Amino acid sequence: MGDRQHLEECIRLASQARGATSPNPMVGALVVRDDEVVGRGFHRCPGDPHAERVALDEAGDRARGATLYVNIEPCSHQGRTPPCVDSVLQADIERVVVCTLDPDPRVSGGGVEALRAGGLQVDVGELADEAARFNEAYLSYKTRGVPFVTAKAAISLDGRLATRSRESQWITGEIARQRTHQLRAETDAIAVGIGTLLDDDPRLTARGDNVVGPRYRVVLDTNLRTPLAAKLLGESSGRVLLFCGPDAAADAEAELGAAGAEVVRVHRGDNGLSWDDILAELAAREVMSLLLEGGSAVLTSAFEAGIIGKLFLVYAPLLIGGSAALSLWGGEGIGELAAAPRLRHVRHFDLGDDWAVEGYLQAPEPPL
Ligand code: AOF
Ligand code: ZN
Repeated sequence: MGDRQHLEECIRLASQARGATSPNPMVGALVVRDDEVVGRGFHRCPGDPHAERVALDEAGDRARGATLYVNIEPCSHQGRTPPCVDSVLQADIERVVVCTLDPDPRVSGGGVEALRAGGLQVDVGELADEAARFNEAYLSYKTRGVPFVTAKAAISLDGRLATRSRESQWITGEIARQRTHQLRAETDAIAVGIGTLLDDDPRLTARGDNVVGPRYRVVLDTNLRTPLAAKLLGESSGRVLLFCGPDAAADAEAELGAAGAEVVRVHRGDNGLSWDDILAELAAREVMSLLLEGGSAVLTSAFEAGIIGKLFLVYAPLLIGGSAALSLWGGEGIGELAAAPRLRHVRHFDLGDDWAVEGYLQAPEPPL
């Protein structure tokens, strides 16, 4: 097997911890000697050993003269765990192959440099784009200081989120809804607008076996209209964060605070609340990924502000029609076709009777 296949295997290993590693990246490692895999590992969660450490421990003496594959550069700093480069040097590894550097400012090429200084051959860049998309949330957070935003919606074939009477439960089928819970389980925070909260009364939890929900459940609620009886306040899994505008009523803030929500006041933006303020507040809480689940006003504002990194749309074979029905992207929309954002790295697949389309409005750049 070649380098590429081994790196693909690292990503497969790492993905076993999807949803559990934040604020760390997902990392997998393989120790290969004479074309035989003698050690494998992945990083399970913050505080647990890094992937390289696990793989090297499994390899033991057989690591001598072997090649280490890992999807991100080994770290060179003392964090919650010791630097991986020390373990790699001690194990007498001969060659290291990584997809990308680690954008963490404490590492940022320092791992590769230390290994080369120790006489090892280090190759960087194979499978770099795939590895960057795999850790898109971590990369966005470390390089741009903001969470990676995924907009998710269930829509009719003609792009409507709800009927003119704001009915949306359910547009898509059971299989698509299960996939939504999986997406929720993989994200650090999930957000909806107050319109969706009032229409649908969602709990914003991830349901399913062995599923850990998002750390934050967020409502964009300019005037603090969230009812005290809202289902999301009655759920204990995931803190509730309500973003409101500068003029929201103080008594509503106190009542919602007493009901267990955290209220954060932010500035107004061009269309709704300031995304800059919201993303900065979430970043300060180590939120690397944000899943936007609508509704139309929030998604429209997010499209207009250009903050969406990725779209995950599920289309149902259903037509709603009507200019008063809520659409995925309302408002003025785009005038010139040349200015219409085109998705990149598009994938589509069946979800029961529905279809998912996934693609990037901003694809993460691999740090090389
Ligand atoms: C690696 N291998 O498996 C991971 C790395 O505080 P710690 O010990 O959890 O370290 C977290 C940082 O280590 C994280 O920000 C990133 O730079 C790196 N993650 N590095 O060599 C791994 N998870
Ligand atoms: Zn490490």
